[in-house]
Amino acid sequence: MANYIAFTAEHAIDYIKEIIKKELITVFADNAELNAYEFGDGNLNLVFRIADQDGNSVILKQALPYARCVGESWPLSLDRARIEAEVLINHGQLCPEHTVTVLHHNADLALTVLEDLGHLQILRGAQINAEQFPKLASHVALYLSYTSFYNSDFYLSAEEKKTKVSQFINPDLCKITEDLFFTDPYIEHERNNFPTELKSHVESIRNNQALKLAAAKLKAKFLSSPQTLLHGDIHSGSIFVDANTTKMIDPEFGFFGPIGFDIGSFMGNLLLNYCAQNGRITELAKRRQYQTHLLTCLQDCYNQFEQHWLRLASSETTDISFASNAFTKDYLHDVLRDAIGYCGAELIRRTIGLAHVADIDGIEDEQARLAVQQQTLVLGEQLMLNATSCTSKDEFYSLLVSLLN
Ligand code: SR1
Ligand code: MG
Repeated sequence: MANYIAFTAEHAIDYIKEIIKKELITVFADNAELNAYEFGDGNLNLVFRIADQDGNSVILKQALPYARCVGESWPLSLDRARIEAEVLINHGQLCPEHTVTVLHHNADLALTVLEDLGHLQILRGAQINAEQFPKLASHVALYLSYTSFYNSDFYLSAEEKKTKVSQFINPDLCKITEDLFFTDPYIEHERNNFPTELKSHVESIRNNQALKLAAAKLKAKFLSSPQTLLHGDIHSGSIFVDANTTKMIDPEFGFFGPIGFDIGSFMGNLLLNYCAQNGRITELAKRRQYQTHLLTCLQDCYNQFEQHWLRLASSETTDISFASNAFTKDYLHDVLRDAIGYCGAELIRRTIGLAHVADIDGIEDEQARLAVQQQTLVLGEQLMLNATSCTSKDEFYSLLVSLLN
């Protein structure tokens, strides 16, 4: 990374002009007049929008050598920009309809130029406003099933798979998840963030040996199960939507890990929004209607994810040892159990760990917010504790309904 400098908006314009000249992108005319501004993507990076006078635009995302939300005291490898671009390219080949397009990547400058999705909304903001997206479930199911199947041992040869696993070794960003998801919430740690009113609940979590065992097992699986190339950070802020479109962005946490992690994280974010609406929508009928939509979305997504997987496995499996319906069903049963566990862990870490969600933190009434936080903790605990004994997805849905009512 000898040539690395952190960009300003002026650098971004100059850089885009340079790559236009070299014909490395075709979005803008040769003589385009460009303007740029930086708007950040939250926790880690610099993000610029560069536009011309005709309304054409691109996004330039650059990794900083540290975590932006904490500062230079938390150094992070710039290689995450390469990982992100390469995950997008891999996933974009397998599921182009739901993956943001990479227009250009420069590993030395740790930057990627991406299609601008500014005409879409970020799912989190839309769901905070209780907007519904009837195609979201099927789009996420398609993205997660295709990207996970075609990067799994069912499809890749053992040699190809090992090459890809080494291509996506991502120690710095994996460590963030290992710590924030599976370790910090279960110990006293300065990174944790929760109101004093939750202290006794947090202490009960730290003293719950069965829950800590479940967290340890989920972490061990996250560390040592290179089943597929994960997105690695499928929360509602990583998904752009409108009524007909769903696009995944930001897979900088991508690596080969357990298939259940991505779908569990997605379901966890739907449930975080479900609980948050108890403190947001005051009219009961309206709230119930929206929460039913979220639960249907969760079930449709998991059902369709499983259907795609069963179909792909029966027609596309290349390893003869795995080519049986009995094995696929057994494998998917483990994926389901993992997904339930990771879903529960997401609920807990987003409530008492470092990185929260605006769905809950943005609830103005303090008592209402605390009640929601208590609910997400109980739900997270119960999902983690019951994950391994769920024998089917229908049992999981029944458990969810019993916990949410
Ligand atoms: C320091 S990064 C905090 C969180 O933001 C990312 O989007 C991941 O979810 C991570 O856990
Ligand atoms: Mg992100």
